[in-house]
Amino acid sequence: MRYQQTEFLLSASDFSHFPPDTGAEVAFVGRSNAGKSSAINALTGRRALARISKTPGRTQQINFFRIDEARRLVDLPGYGYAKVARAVRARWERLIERYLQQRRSLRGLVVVVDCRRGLTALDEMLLDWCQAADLPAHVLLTKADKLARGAAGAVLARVRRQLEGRKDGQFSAQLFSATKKQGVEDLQARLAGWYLGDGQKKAPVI
Ligand SMILES: Nc1nc2c(ncn2[C@@H]2O[C@H](COP(=O)(O)OP(=O)(O)OP(=O)(O)O)[C@@H](O)[C@H]2O)c(=O)[nH]1
Ligand SMILES: [Mg+2]
Repeated sequence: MRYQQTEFLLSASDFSHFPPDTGAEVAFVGRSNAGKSSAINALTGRRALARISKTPGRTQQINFFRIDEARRLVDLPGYGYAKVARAVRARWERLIERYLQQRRSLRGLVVVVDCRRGLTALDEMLLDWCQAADLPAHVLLTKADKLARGAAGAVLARVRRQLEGRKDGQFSAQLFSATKKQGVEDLQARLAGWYLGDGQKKAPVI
């Protein structure tokens, strides 16, 4: 797949502005500041494709990127950032929820998690949702460069244990560092399987 050709497509704050729901889409989701936009940039090798910020909660819209004619990447707004006004937060949550429930071209979710923080209750909820919707999910444990090797390995082992008991093959996890470009090939390999998947996903369960 030619990730380097990925281009920004559009930003949408409303369902009616989403691009046509055809082809295959993979979405990055996770807490504010977890490193979603950085991961998309590292994945595509395009440094300034998705906007990165030091201020959590900056990505407030759903950003769509076009890899090629049939494939897109999606940067979802971060959740769980306490300092954002409740009304604004509720709006984001509705938007994300609607996206996850109704987007038929969605093939899998990359759940981006700061490896120093581990899976939070909201991340787990998202995984529960994936399970119910029969949607594969890959937990990307980012900022691995911030931990010593042993500590990072322990986090990965713990998260993999947390994923045990969920359906086999549907859930996976890896360490990642956008800064060090660690884990880019593993992420690409996981996404390749999703993009090659068999046609449109089933109608949403929820
Ligand atoms: N050390 C290190 N810092 C990272 C890594 N990935 C992201 N960061 C930093 O973490 C901060 C947040 O990164 P973003 O990619 O903007 O995070 P996001 O999840 O898109 O954040 P929102 O859009 O606000 O939800 C920035 O200061 C990044 O430079 C990483 O792998 N290693
Ligand atoms: Mg972002």
